[in-house]
Amino acid sequence: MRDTAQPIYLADYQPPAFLVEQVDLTFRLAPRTTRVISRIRFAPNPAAMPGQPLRLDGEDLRLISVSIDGVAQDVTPDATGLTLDAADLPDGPFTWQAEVEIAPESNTALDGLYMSNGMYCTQCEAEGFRKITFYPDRPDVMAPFRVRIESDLPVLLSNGNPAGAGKGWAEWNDPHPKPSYLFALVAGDLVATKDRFTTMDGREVALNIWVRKGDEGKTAYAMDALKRSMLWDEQVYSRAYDLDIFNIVAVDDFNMGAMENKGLNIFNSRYVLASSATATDSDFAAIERIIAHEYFHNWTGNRITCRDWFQLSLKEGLTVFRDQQFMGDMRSHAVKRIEDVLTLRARQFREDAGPLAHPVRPESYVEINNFYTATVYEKGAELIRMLRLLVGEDRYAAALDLYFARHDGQACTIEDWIAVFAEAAGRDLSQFKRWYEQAGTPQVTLVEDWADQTLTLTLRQHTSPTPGQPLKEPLLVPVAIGLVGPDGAELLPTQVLELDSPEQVFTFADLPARPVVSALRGFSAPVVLEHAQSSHERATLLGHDTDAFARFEAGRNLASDILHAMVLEGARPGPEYLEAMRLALTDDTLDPAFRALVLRLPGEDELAQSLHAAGHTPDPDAIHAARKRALHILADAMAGDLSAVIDAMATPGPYSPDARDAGRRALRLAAAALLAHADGGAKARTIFAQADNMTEQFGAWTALLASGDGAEEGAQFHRQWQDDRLVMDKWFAAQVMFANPAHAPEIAAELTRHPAFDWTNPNRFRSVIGVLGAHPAGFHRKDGAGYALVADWLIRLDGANPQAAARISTVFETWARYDETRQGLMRAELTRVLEHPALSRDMGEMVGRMLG
Ligand code: 0A1
Ligand code: ZN
Repeated sequence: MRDTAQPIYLADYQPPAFLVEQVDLTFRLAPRTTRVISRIRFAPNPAAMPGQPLRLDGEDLRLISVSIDGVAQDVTPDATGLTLDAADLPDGPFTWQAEVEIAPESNTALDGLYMSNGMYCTQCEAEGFRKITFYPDRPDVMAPFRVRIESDLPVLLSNGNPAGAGKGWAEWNDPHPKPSYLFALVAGDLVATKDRFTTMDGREVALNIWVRKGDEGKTAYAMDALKRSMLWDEQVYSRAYDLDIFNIVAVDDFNMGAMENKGLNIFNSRYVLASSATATDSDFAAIERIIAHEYFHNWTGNRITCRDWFQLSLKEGLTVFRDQQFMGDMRSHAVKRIEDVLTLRARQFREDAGPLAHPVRPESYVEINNFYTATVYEKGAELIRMLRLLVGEDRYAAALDLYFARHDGQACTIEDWIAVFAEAAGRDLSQFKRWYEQAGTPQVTLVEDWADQTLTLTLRQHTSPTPGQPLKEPLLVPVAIGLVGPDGAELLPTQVLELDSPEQVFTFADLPARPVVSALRGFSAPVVLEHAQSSHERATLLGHDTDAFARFEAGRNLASDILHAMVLEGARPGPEYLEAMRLALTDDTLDPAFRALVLRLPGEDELAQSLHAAGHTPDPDAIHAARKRALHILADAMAGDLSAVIDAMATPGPYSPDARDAGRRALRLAAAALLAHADGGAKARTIFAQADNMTEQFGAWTALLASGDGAEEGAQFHRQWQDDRLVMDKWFAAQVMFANPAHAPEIAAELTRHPAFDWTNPNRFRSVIGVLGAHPAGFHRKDGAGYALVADWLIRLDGANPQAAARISTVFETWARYDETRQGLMRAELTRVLEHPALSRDMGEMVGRMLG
């Protein structure tokens, strides 16, 4: 591993020596001996320094033959490709032809061309195309592709528009120049759900969702989400689809969620297949979001792509932001914003606070696949949200119009992106750009002073050092603030304060009475806000703030203050908190989905993170115990109200995944989960028995599991669903997620011995090993059994699928938070992984960074 583990630096970027004018590929598919014949028209790049060699990437390829302009060549590849000296190449454009052989059947890394249940499929982002043929496999080389597939399988797909088919072959033509990472090919015995969409400029588009036989009854929701996404991108961004056909394929073995290949999106089947009986409301929402995300990439990613992989957030941050806007429009902006902030804190703040912290635009990497992170995706989306807040909605729209007009067909940089905003808004954004370059979550402190009817707010910002960045510059932080009267009435509507220095003072004069400050409304910046408020003030905001996020946040802060005190001092929740929660639970003027979120206590990992940030060493056992105690106390105090809400939130009539019914079920199940700590699970058992949909069946079962019950329901669940692989992922995951911490490692180990535990399937692996890593008290059990089990499995998976293994290794990223004993145990396991003789570059980089 070590010889290829050289870091790549942004600062070393050089334009490609040659551009590609046209690519023609022929695939003769066979499991162990697929032949790939490539004809590539190269031309010297006028923007590059003349005389440079042509570098073609290529890995694990058996080279059969090469010719240039029809003349056979004798070339010798190295381990990662081949280099052709400029002196040996024609002066002008020329045609390279090569034939190689690959073995998709033995490709367990699921990168390049591989097989899943007898179906051929590809994954080329970021650097999988080089495992298919020799090519300048970098995103700034864009070319039109023509593809011919030869195979006896009935369905043969590639990018672009169909260009002919016959018995045993099909041809495709993609006229839009694209980088190789967007290439895709699928061949299999598949069935399609078909539909049509007419674009705003009158193009008739055929829509197909391809699945394995037997799954065709589970595609309706994905198709509906696709059509709504297409319409939304026209209405909101004026972006229309640009081919005659749009294909989606569901595949069971897939490393990530989905992939935006031009005209041929490939999805992890869990983000396509859904029926009311097999998928939960959260699954439906995830499908809607990911279908939209991949579709939106057609413009933000495909038509305008990235110059190099350091610019990844250019497409990912923007596309996440767009899918967040879409979901808000489809469902509820308030609820979506709260959920997005919860995810950001759980994943990105966690990453930013540990050894894997990196900027939204990293400056170096060893393996780019390790940088498909919450920072690049979710923090990247937050930066765009801040830009929009700072320049306003109209100028945001103008900046995006300019971006599409100026850069269509190009491979771009973050500088190009900032420039369209600076121009559209007529504003210098050089300080804002630091957000892309500086890692770490800023801490913003807000101190209030009240005198002579004047409120003085002192805002300070500080960002702690992160790996490789000891010193931090002040950022431009938009802090949205409102003032609420002591009676709960809005005194001052939202204003955006621009904090651009280490410390700034803002005053509000002539106020009738001391207001309650509602700060960071809408979560206007991805920062940790330190703002000392009394529980009375927090209760006022929870009950009255006009900003839904701020209301939620006030309740969250109340809960975490109390949980901290319970962990550290053995305190008890006071009557004020219990009453505030009861009011939120029973307030029928509030959206049930919002009430469900308020009812959910901060999770154990979030508490460990916030305790650590406050200078304590988190004790996973104490956190687990305190949280459990809080659940019991809340359940006892509100049992009657919980029971009434459960009954009131029933959704009579046929199941619908829409936001309204889903919100009612979310509240019903959150209440049932809480009540199970007080009523012995009676109510949850009734919901389980009566459920006619997976949301309630699974929600009721996990409510029972969380209260230490549910064995019988688990057996019943297994009997009913043992033949459904996606539901079985839930069956595996739930038993680990809600395991008693004292037994969690043994329960996970036992599940790995279950005949249905296929560890080579990434979804299944994650549902046991990934979920154990996300069970704080179980994973961090004092004897280290959780660490050892996960490390054993990471080593094993790394041998087959380095990308998936490296992603899951992040369960160790928080090791430095914990006590010395646990730190020692985790370091020992990470060292054991690192010393494994055949470790991949992916895993070597991750573990190396974690150990520092
Ligand atoms: N671009 C895809 C995510 C993706 C990234 C890498 C992959 O393989 C390493 C696969 C998919 C998206 O944002 O949806
Ligand atoms: Zn994406």
